[in-house]
Amino acid sequence: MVVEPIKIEEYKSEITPTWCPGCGDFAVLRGIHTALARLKIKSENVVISSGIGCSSNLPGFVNAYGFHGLHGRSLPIANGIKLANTDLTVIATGGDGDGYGIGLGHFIHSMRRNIDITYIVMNNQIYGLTTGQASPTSERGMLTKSTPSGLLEVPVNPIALALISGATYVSRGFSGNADHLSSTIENALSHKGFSLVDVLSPCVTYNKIQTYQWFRDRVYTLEDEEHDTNDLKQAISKSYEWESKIPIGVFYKADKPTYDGDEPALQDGPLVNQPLDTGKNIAKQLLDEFT
Ligand SMILES: Cc1ncc(C[n+]2csc(CCOP(=O)(O)OP(=O)(O)O)c2C)c(N)n1
Ligand code: SF4
Repeated sequence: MVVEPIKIEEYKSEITPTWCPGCGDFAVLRGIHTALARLKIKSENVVISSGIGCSSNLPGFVNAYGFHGLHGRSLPIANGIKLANTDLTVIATGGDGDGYGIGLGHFIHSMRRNIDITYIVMNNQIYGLTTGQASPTSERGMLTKSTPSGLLEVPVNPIALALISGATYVSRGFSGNADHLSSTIENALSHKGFSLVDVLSPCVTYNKIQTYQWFRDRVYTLEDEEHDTNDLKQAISKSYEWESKIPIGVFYKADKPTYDGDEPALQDGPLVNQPLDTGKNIAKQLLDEFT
């Protein structure tokens, strides 16, 4: 059967993004629109969840189902949606504050499950929405509104964390390289299992250090090197490159069992297609068991 191409425009919602001109999140939005169109995934089969932040406003700008949840909670929502209906393409989105700060526990446990969802983090190394406080990925020593004498903590390394926590597609994109970013998102969506796309997505308003130019001076693509994406140890070593050379692209990918693939309750197909079995007898059985 020939599947008709879908135009990128069909994935744009009627809402115009409210981001500052030049915000890196525009490239991520464009990357999601492009990847969905290339993969010909129909809008009605896509759900995007998010937490709170400038980046977490993204689901409103995609013509698909969306759930704008609580700060740090995009992943539990995405996990629940996927388990309820495994036929859907489920994407979780948000910022570094949202996902690597308040939501860090969900990040690790979602990866341990290798649940088949894609997590796209717009990592600008600052809290954008709340006007410029330090985030979990801000550099040590950085002067921000919340660290006027310089940040005393070392940054979270999301790529290394993903590699040791069980994610089976671990990648990094850069908003200043839109074509590469779109392909990375497309491959993440095609991957079966938990895929992470950590995106270097500059906040042009509150992070005056990690700018587009700062990244352009350092970024190189792993696809141009002899990097073996099956080699976990090599991937971990690459994940520590940061100061002068910053790799983007796929660090690691593996074909491993997924939580949704192995869950016994899902062996007869998506939960939404299974009978509810809520007859009087079931209600009585439950009451007898729990009262
Ligand atoms: C429980 C809770 N704590 C704190 C906040 C305030 N808050 C809203 S967004 C945000 C951080 C935003 O930074 P990030 O997630 O990196 O997204 P960005 O705005 O940079 O895209 C914070 C601390 C909140 N909304 N809810
Ligand atoms: S404050 Fe920063 S993260 Fe928020 S929209 Fe503006 S540039 Fe983007």
